[in-house]
Amino acid sequence: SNALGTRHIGRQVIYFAQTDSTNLRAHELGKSGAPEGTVVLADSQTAGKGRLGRRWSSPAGVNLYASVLVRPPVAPRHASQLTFLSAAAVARTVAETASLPVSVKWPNDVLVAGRKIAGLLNELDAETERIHYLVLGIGVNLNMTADQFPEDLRYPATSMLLATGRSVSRIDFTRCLLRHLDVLYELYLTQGFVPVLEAWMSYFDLIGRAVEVDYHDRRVVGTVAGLDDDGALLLVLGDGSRERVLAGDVRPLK
Ligand code: BT5
Repeated sequence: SNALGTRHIGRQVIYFAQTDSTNLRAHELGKSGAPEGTVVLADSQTAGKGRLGRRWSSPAGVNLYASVLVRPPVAPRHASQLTFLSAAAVARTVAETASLPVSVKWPNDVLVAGRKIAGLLNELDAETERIHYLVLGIGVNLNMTADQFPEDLRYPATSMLLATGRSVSRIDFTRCLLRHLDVLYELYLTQGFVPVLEAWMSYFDLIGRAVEVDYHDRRVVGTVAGLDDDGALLLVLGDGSRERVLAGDVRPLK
């Protein structure tokens, strides 16, 4: 173990005052053989990445921008399981830092009182049969103020400061997050996805709720029955049939 007291995550931590994207730095490290658990942190990002080519607003001095390099010994089709792992770690860290109503939004956001406080971007570099490495990109809004949010917000956003009225220590929050990631990653390696999914599920508040989901250019309405062991969303439709949703935008119906 190391100064953080972790077994895997944070064995090496690389800090940039400014970089384009911590995920891009982590890809370079992954390709050049950096050890599992290497963490890239930045004070600001000039080209923070969201999913599907979107941007992640990354002002200096206020937030957490991290990319964690892991090399899990699992098949590439299981890579999405690690998104649930980082979401659960962020949710635990937020809950431990302040008593706030934390929830997870399937598949990869963390919300406080229904507002997005964190975004996750996992990127895979795989050969056909095994994962060469995986980058877990994590952005958490800590001391960001309302005027620092971008105008193109996909849905309401918040920060620890806005949610609690108090600023949080970035270093304490980061340490806490790396420890939770480490605990969950150790659990994943030794016991598989089930306990990680259970940790995530404890923050998921849509079980039994009616939702609409947009995916593959169509809209499905159903009741959330649960998740399967790949993290796919299981819906029961109006006619009683079941539908497995691998990716999509889920909205609860009133
Ligand atoms: C995400 O994308 O939520 C993934 C964000 C991952 C960011 C981390 S930071 C460290 C690492 N390095 C990177 O380059 N990226 C990762 P998505 O679900 O596509 O959401 C992006 C959308 O959220 C944008 O189009 C905006 O509408 C909105 N948005 C942008 N910045 C935001 C912020 N700071 N807080 C809340 N919403 C934001």
